[in-house]
Amino acid sequence: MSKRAVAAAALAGALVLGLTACSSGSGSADGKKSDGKLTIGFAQVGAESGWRTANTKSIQDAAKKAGVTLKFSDAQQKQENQIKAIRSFIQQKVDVIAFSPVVESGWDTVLKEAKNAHIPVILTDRAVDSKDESLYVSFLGSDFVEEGKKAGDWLVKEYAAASGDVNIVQLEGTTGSAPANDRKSGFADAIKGDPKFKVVASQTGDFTRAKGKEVMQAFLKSQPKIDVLYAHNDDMALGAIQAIEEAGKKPGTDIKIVSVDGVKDAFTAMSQGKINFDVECNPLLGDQLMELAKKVKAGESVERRIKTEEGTFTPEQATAALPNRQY
Ligand code: GYE
Repeated sequence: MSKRAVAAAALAGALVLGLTACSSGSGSADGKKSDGKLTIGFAQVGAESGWRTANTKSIQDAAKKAGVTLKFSDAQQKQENQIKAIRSFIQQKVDVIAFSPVVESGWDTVLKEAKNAHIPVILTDRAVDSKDESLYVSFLGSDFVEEGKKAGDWLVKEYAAASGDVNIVQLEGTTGSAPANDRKSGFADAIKGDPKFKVVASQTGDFTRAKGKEVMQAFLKSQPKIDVLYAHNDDMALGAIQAIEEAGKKPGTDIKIVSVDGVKDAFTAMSQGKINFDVECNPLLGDQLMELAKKVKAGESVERRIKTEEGTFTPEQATAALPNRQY
């Protein structure tokens, strides 16, 4: 080897070493010795629903079990707070950043900052619409289009023999969020073949009980005939049930209800005949996330898309599942 080649090889080696030092153990990039422990910065959406509470607990429990240091931030459903949290994780030189993006768009700048700092990003639960796929290593979560489709398919079957119009009101999730966009389009797709299905009103209830109730109250005032409520999550359905009862109507009978999530409170309502069908969305992503982050830190290749397995529940199935339901 010539002297120049040796020098070039040495320089390349130093660069590789430098890079690994940046992306391995916390604190190693600024010269501190790494303790070999994995540090994850997790930017959560908020605490808007029973689903979210279960999701947060699953992630915190799994981190403890896996010996992972978890830096956890709650964005109170605001994108700007999530962006701030991600920037602070970059500053703290965490090993891996994971987050559940409150809305789909507007992430490229901050994700580029993470990429430039050589910190890999894992999307959990919700997706981003970035064209640049190099901005995250993997997306772990449900197929929300499929969930919407399951809700719509149930409706089509339930009303197979009906001849008149079926008036539907829809409580949408957070505007611009992946689950709201996808659950809406999956549902619309499933019912579009039959013109008797009419979505007569559709508005966001921001995935919360309080907003679900408020918007349902408005629907009940403005709509002379409501046959079905489709709620993008259980909390909004539960809020809407209160509104329906306060209006002197019977939820599940006078107005059929189909919802998404499959949380315990919804199963209780189902056992009382107040929700007619629930599409499951599994919040227990913690263990999978820890495993994924460990692999990413170790430099192993990971699947870009990991889908959660989930089912659907009739009132009978929900009643049977209730005693053992974890969330
Ligand atoms: O369905 C809803 C929550 O992103 C899948 O967010 C999640 C949704 C979930 O607030 O209850």
